[in-house]
Amino acid sequence: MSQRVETWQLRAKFAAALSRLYGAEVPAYTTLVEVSGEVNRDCAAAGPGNERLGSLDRVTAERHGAIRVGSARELADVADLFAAFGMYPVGFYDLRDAASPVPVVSTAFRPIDTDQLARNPFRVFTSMLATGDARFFSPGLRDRVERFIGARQLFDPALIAEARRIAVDGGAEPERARRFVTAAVSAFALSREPIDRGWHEELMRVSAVAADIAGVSTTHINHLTPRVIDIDELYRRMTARGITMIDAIQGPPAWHGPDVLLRQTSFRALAEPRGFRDADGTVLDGTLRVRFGEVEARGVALTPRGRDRYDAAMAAPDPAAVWADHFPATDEDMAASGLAYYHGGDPSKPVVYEDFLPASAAGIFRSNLDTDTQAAQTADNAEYSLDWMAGQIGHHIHDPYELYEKVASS
Ligand code: OOG
Ligand code: NI
Repeated sequence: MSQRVETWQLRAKFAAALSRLYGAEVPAYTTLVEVSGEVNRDCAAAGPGNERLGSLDRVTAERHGAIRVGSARELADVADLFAAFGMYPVGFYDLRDAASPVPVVSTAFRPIDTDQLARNPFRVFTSMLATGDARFFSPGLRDRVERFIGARQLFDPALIAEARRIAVDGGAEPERARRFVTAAVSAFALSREPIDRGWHEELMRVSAVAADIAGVSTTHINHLTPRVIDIDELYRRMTARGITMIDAIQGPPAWHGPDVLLRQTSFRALAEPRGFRDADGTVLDGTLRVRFGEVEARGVALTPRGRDRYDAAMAAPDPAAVWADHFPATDEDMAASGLAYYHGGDPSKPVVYEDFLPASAAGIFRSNLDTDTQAAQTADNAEYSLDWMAGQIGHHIHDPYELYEKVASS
């Protein structure tokens, strides 16, 4: 009798297989994972308090991925595929109106129940190209991008059909699970197909992200992010190894009180060899540099009230200098003033932030690009919103605050 592979086990296998794939494609990722593991071991050994936001094992195994697709139809396939792994859309991120605009709208697919998160918290930040936004795409270009996207197939319909069945079944027999995970992972492998140079360059003039999404006929993992207990220490160790990190850690500053939300930093991966096809059909070797290494540290989830404080502190010219004016320095006071979520209201049991930050996301997107054009300053006539996205993909998009309330009270 063979054992059934449960949804969370499928998710763990999927995350592990994507990690092997990405490690083979982007060797710097393997270095990052090694250094992250060392930092985590050292932090955990320095004191049990350092595991209050997650055990050494959970934190070290944890990853988030990022992928980018070109249309609502492609996003609907992603939603169906990820549902088989127990990953559901949470939150709506509009990166078009970030300080450094990116022509995408996004959601994050992740497990939503406490026990599912504890078993394997794999999450994937998923962005969709906003072709309907006239600030980035003229009507003519929009039309051509939509036709290009409409003609490609990122996911085999048989894979999506199997995902739907596995989601209903809530797992699969081992052989079926193995085939499914292998097929799902291969949909995210970097394609070596030559790229149409003219088309890619035209999209590069709109945005490097537009070219990454619509300049090629497949999708790929943009990055896979390990989690560390102490991101300042990770930053120092990577820098000491000669790896140039972006100038700053995104998100809240380092301080002596409770870590909140999410802190992230990244470095650019090496240029990857790709073939480029010219109009006359000749294919020449070139390189593309769109993928990167990112690492993150997670803190306690903030309530809407805490989030308002966060936004106010981050609006200051030097958030670190005013942090203590906005946040108390202990979990007891954070809990008592209703600023953050704690399991059963117990200040020794913080509820970990499982989501993303749009400002950091836009910063991460942009800090890793050679160039990116600014959006023209005309009004946006595109109707993108959480409800619009939910309708397009046929899945409810969860409100993160509702999930944190539920987790805190369970
Ligand atoms: C996604 C950028 C956002 C994060 O961790 O905030 C992100 C992307 O580059 O596709 O992954
Ligand atoms: Ni990321």
